[in-house]
Amino acid sequence: RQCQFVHSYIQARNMSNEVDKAQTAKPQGDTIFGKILRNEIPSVAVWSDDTCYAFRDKFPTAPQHIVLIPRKPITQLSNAKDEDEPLLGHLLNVARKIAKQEKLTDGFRIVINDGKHGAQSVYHLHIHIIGGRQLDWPPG
Ligand code: TR5
Repeated sequence: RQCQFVHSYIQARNMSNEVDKAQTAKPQGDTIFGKILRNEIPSVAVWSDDTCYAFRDKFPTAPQHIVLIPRKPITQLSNAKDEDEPLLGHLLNVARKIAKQEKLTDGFRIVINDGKHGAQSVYHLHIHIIGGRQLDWPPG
């Protein structure tokens, strides 16, 4: 498992690629996460309810790396509306519950990348829940 993690971690790091993708990703159209929501692409579910879904990140940057998305296809946090406030609150509350469910008792990090400078690569709003190791600060 450790070996698998190291492999994924190196893979993820080598993908400065994520930032490259973020530079070229377009905030429009359907996304890979839309396909995951529709079960057109498999994912490993961690949480599911009427308004959101969480699954394991395919390229984890830590032993635990979960992606939490609303079923509503909001492209990015900066495009959310005031009327989305209950949804945004729900997502954060679910992130807390997922951290508990996944036994991230020593702490964890919540990340929302927004737009080009935020290195967002998938334009379907998502919250990263990252934990299981000591994380560095500040981020790159
Ligand atoms: O960079 P941002 O914040 O947009 O995060 C996008 C995240 O989606 C990254 O952490 C990727 O590793 C993750 N990702 C990308 C794909 C993918 C995924 N997680 C689960 N399953 C995935 N599939 C099937 N395909 C991807 N391209």
